[in-house]
Amino acid sequence: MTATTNQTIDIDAVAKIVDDAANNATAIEQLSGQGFELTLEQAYQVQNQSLAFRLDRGEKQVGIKMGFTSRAKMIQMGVEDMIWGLLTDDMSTEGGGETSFAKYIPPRVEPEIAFLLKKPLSGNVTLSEVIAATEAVAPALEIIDSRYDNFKFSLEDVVADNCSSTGFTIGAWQSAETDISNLGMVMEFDGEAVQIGSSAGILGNPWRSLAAAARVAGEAGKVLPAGSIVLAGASTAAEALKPGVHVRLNCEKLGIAEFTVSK
Ligand code: OOG
Ligand code: MG
Repeated sequence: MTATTNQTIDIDAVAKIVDDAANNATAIEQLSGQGFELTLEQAYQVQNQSLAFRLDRGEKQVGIKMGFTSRAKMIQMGVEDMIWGLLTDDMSTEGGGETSFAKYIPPRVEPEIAFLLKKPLSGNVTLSEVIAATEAVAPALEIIDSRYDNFKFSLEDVVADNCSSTGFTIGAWQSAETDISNLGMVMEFDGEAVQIGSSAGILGNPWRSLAAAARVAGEAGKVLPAGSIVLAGASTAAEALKPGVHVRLNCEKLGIAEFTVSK
């Protein structure tokens, strides 16, 4: 084992670097390039601390997002492990609403499925338990915006950066009894398809992503409370956003999630 894997890290200081980059919409060098060799555990501590800064500024946590739950995303980003990040109310753009391009560094968007919990979840749970704990499911779009130059990062970097999560839009909620295991998902920019996939791309069945969310929350000593939103992870690669573009996800059986980027 090298000395760097045991490096003492000032978690607050690293969280401030990433939080400032997000607030100022300014890209930074990867943390390892800045001399911080974080372990995965330390990376999640940084993520938690940057959430604490957000909560201090008045934001509220509304849920979590899963990442790298599809081969398409793992291949696009060259990272193989499943990750999770935190969602706050400030990150939400109302369905059909507008988000400002100036808020982001080089933003991307990806098609997802969202869950709304009616019962708390934590630890090892079966697929029937996660379905029974779910109030509703919906088509969703996640805006990711890596704080690192050119969207290049290691697993630890991306975890410390809240797994690139920056925004999300959720379509109308639908019954949790809908069979979501293999739904066609078409993401359009100004009416033209830019990514086409299936919900089966998300761990073979998106409910598995919710079970994984419960498991990782339990491992971190946390509970996903009733009322939480969980994003399952993208079913396709992400697409770069452009000023003025109208983004729409058309998901079979679940319907539409859409927003516009201001010019
Ligand atoms: C990391 C976030 C991955 C997903 O849905 O797989 C993610 C990134 O690609 O920057 O949100
Ligand atoms: Mg995502």
